[in-house]
Amino acid sequence: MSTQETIIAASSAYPKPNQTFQYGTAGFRMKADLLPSVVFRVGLLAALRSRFKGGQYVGVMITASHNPPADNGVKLIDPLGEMLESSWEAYGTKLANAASDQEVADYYSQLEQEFNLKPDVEAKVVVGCDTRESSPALVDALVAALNSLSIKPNDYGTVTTPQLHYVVRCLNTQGTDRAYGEPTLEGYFTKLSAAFKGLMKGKSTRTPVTVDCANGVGGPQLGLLKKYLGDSITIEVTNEDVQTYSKLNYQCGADFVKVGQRLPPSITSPQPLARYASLDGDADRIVYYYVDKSNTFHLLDGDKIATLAASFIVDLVRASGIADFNLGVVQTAYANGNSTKYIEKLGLPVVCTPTGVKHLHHAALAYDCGVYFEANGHGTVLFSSDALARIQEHNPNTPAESSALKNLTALTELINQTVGDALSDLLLVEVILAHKSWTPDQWDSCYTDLPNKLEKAEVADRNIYKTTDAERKLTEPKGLQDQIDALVSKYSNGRSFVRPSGTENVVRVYAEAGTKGEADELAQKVKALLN
Ligand code: 16G
Ligand code: ZN
Repeated sequence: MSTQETIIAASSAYPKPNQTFQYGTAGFRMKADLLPSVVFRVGLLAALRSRFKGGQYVGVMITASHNPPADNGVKLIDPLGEMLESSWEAYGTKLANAASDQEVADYYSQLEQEFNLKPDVEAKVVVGCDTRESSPALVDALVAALNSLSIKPNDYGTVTTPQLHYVVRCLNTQGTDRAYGEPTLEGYFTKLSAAFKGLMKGKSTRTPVTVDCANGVGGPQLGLLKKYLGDSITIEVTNEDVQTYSKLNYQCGADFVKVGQRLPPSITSPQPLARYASLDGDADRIVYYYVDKSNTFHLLDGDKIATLAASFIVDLVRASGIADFNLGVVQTAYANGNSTKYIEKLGLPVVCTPTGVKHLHHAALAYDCGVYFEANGHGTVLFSSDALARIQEHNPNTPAESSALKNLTALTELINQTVGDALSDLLLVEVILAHKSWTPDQWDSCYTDLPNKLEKAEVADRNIYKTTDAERKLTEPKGLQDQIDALVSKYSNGRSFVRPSGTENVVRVYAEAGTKGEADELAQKVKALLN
């Protein structure tokens, strides 16, 4: 049979439902029962992408992150562990919407020709999935697509999204001077734990940190990581039930805590000033929190993690004696206004990009060290290859410089530089707090968050909302931004923006103001403009 015929035969087992699909901010994401045809076709796309990249490995991750248990999703990982290059998203969308098996095969061949892909360049695809009930069947759909092209994918089983990003980068850099690590989970755990132990050497024993794993894949993976970490840290794992599918992200996890600004109900009697953290369903997001002595909840979100990491790294670079090192922070419009002011006060450049990891990641590449975090806890720290080389070649002049340099080097190993990684970020925060001997309230006191409110509005068509200035201003519908500005001007420290969601058919409204009551009121008033 020709390739066309085998694709058509295999595709016929995965009929497309009557639905329009779009490769969005984080791939395709929706109710899992709508996804088999999409995942099959993403398998074909992955093969094309790998061949386009000269036969390098690409990754396919099956997950719907913080979404409810009945959802699932699929996204592609590029050879260096980054998200799929945006220009290819449109090919994915077109393939997913092809009306018939014949059209699928035709479009596959068309792309093959368009990119002049040679038959002798073999595709290499790795796959991983989260713990959802629907995940194994979706992996089967992906494997069926690849098998129809005579490709045997490398299946990493149930892994966190960042673990798969890590593995893809390792596979493509093996044996080069950019080698990133062993392309196995053991390699991942070994790399993180060795760096962590080095950084914690000589630090006094810390109180335990409690980690809510959203009843997702982060639970078992954190359980494994703990074995490698030994007694260098005490981690208490909660919400780690991956057997009861309905519990995933339910009343727990990073999104629950961030959106509701409250504890997961499973933490019934929180210890004042103890450290708590929550991961999301695929463990690429983390937020911290604590209760103070009067039992009031305090969130330490992505902005707080970014400022903590940036100030610590700047200090380490200075203490190492490395000069002319440019470190910048990347945020989105959701970053709390006071976090931005705090970064400016530290004398660091700060830029704002549209929402979505790929935008932040891209902007962070402009610095020797780019610290990027979304307020919701997605983020990491990137060191440029030039910066890594400078760190490696730097000759310290004093024992103090030498010790700082050693820590800086270990940090570059501890941080997952392919994508935000909740497990790596957890260890990063723990290291910094240990080095500063900080309790969570001391960390929190760097700056006080401006009261804020996030609302969502159901609208007939979110596509009529067009933004500019990193989503901070609307250009369409005409006149709406002026009305928002007029409202905002009535509040001290007021700020508000409206943007269409990239993952749901809604429009989001964010507002900040001097008091909680004013922030809520401003959000309500702006929302009322949308109807
Ligand atoms: C996706 C993005 C996340 C972003 C969110 C915004 C990735 C891996 N994930 O989950 O970064 O915060 O979308 O959703 O990029 P929204 O457009 O619905 O507000
Ligand atoms: Zn996630």
